[in-house]
Amino acid sequence: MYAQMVKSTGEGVKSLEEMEPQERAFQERINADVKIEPKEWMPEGYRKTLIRQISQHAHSEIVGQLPEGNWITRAPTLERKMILLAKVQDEAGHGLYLYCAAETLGVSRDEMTEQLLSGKAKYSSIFNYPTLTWADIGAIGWLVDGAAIMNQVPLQRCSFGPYSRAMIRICKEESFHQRQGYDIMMKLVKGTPEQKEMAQDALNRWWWPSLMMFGPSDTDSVHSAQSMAWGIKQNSNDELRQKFVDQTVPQAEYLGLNVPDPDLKWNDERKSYDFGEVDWNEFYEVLKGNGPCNAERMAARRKAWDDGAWFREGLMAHARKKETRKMAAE
Ligand code: FAQ
Repeated sequence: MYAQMVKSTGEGVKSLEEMEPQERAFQERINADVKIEPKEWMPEGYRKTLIRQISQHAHSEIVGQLPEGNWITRAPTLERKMILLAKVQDEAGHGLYLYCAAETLGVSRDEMTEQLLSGKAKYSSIFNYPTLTWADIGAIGWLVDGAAIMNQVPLQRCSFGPYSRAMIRICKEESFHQRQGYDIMMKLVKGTPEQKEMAQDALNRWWWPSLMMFGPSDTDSVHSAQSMAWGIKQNSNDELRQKFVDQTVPQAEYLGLNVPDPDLKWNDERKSYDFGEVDWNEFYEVLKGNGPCNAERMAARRKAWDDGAWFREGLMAHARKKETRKMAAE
């Protein structure tokens, strides 16, 4: 069914001996942990993989503002409203650094936006779920930002310089986001029985989609083997998912909440949790555009792009005028 996805891991990854001299020299620099910078030679596949991943990451940060933006006007206190505003603003900043990092690879912001709006480029599946209660804002910070950090800390060591440097700042901000989410959850579980129930309900709805954020299982991941050989990814999708479960289950226990997985069990031999199978059918349906909020998210992005046309035109006219004045003065 998902023929495009079900390529075996490792297929197509060349060994050093199979590479042409230029490509071998490139791979040897990566193996020696030397960062690759935009103007240096790189294989076309490396460039394309980075544009795909960085632009999808940028789109996720931008689309990711929508579910939380939904609660800015309804935050329970002025302090919570200010914190949420700052967080959502941070996500916009992350999107912008990431678009800039991708632009160094020779793709324009307009092209990337066009790819998002035409459905060619993806954004994270997680942002196609609705935020029904205030507890969802806590669950997003705790679980979604928690999963994002687990995935993004290793990306600080990515072989491509601009992406790796962007990730350093992003990760610092993400840890503030994760803590503010956990803080909301703490407040709710210590509140009334209804508030604790709201927190449990949010965990029930966000747990599995958070595990899906790490991508398909290693056997079905199309890009992992090559991306790991190129030093773009440092860990496989399943490795990071397992680390996230191991980190998060004790946090749920501390909150007094139940993780909605009957198969979740501590494995003393592995010193790690065994957990149930992700519903991959749901994951691929969301990727195909059939999640609960895909249509709404894309409509919001399209409207923002169309509504901003006059502003982009104004900026261009201003830049042209400045350039003409500068030339006349020379
Ligand atoms: N959703 O072969 P793989 C955030 C696609 S955090 C949608 O394993 P890869 C912070 C994948 O693109 C969220 N699509 O792919 C925040 C590929 O399709 P393609 C963003 C997914 O690239 C918090 C196909 O499936 N973080 O925004 C997903 O090696 C709160 C096959 O998969 C990043 O983007 C998914 N979950 O590994 C903001 C991190 N998973 O491109 C606001 C950087 C897989 O061939 C509020 N990205 N796909 O058409 C990565 O680390 C990687 O790209 C993975 C996927 C791990 C996501």
